[in-house]
Amino acid sequence: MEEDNNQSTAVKQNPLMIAVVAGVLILGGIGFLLTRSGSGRPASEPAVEGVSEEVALAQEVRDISLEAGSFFFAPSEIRVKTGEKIRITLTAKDLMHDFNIDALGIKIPVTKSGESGVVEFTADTPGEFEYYCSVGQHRANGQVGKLIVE
Ligand SMILES: [Cu+2]
Repeated sequence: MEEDNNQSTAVKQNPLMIAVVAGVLILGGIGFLLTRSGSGRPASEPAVEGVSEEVALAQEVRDISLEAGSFFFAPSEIRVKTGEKIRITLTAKDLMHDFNIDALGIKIPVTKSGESGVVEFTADTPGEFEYYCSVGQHRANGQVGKLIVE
């Protein structure tokens, strides 16, 4: 009788122990991930203030990937900060597409399906600027977007 009791107690405790250990591991893992993602990109966060942010803005090139298809840009809105150096990589998902911001004199030449084109510039003028595809009737069909320099 006593042995039976002891065994069943041990069996009951084991799953509990496993659950506790698993819980600690999961919580630890989540905490670790949160800590990592929290510190992963300090340079672009406003939490870093003053001089260090300006240095980061002056030195880093911000990569923005843009997909072009019939008839859209994804994303259709890009937000950057005044003074940021921007590198836009346009990838055509079908047909052929280009990228133009007339007001800033920015252009990625016609890019065929599956290929990519790149343009680099410094967003030194605050404002909202339309970008569009100049191929055929793509712009009229809605292949436009907005660059917001804030
Ligand atoms: Cu197009």
